[in-house]
Amino acid sequence: MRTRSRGFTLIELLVVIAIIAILAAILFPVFAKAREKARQTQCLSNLKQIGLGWSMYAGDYDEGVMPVETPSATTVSNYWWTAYDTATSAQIPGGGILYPYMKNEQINACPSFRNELRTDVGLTGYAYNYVYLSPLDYSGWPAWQVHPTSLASIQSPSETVTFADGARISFMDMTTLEGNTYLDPPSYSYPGFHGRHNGVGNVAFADGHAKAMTPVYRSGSFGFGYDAELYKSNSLGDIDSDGNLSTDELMDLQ
Ligand SMILES: [Ca+2]
Repeated sequence: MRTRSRGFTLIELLVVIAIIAILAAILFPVFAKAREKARQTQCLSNLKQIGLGWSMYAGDYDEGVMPVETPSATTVSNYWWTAYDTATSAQIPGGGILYPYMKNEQINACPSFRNELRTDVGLTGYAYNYVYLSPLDYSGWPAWQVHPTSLASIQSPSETVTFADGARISFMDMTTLEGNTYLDPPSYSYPGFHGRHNGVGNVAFADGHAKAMTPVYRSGSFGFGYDAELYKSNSLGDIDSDGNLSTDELMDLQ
């Protein structure tokens, strides 16, 4: 007697395909989260190295803290991650203030934020606590100066932010984020701390440690009529620990 060949029926195949589809739907977000977790770890490593370069800079300059920009008599300005010539609109490779301490421009960029919108200024994604560490002085406008502080004036280095994941809403396109290397404190009402890693952002402190923190989000209207929901939906918030956004306890020198 011939027996029927044992194949799969259409129903069986459909059931198997459905199970695979369900498993994929469950697992793909998990994989995406795991990949983002890996990028977050890479970002934390970047920030730690940038913070170390920042400390070494102060060691080389009699404990003077890195300026947000070097005063220059030429058209070239040096920033922590690059140098930029306004005459030619070109970056100068290796011209970053911290480059001598890092010898690597890859770590200037957050792997979760390539800042493709502003490649002319170089890939970054990290913002500097310039308000307290290197205040700008516009009193002689249009001439202006930077007044970097000293390490000695930072009273609680473990509670003073140096760099953090930073971004801003594009001036040209309100639906897009672009790089922002200036990290404003909560009292400035311009939230630029970016929770780009599964809802958290990385933060480096003056004592050399770095950790992930959750941005503190605004509510209602603030600043110059900014929409809190727009900032929150873009994961843009402040670095704050006491819930009072008029005080800058994690960014000031106290
Ligand atoms: Ca506060």
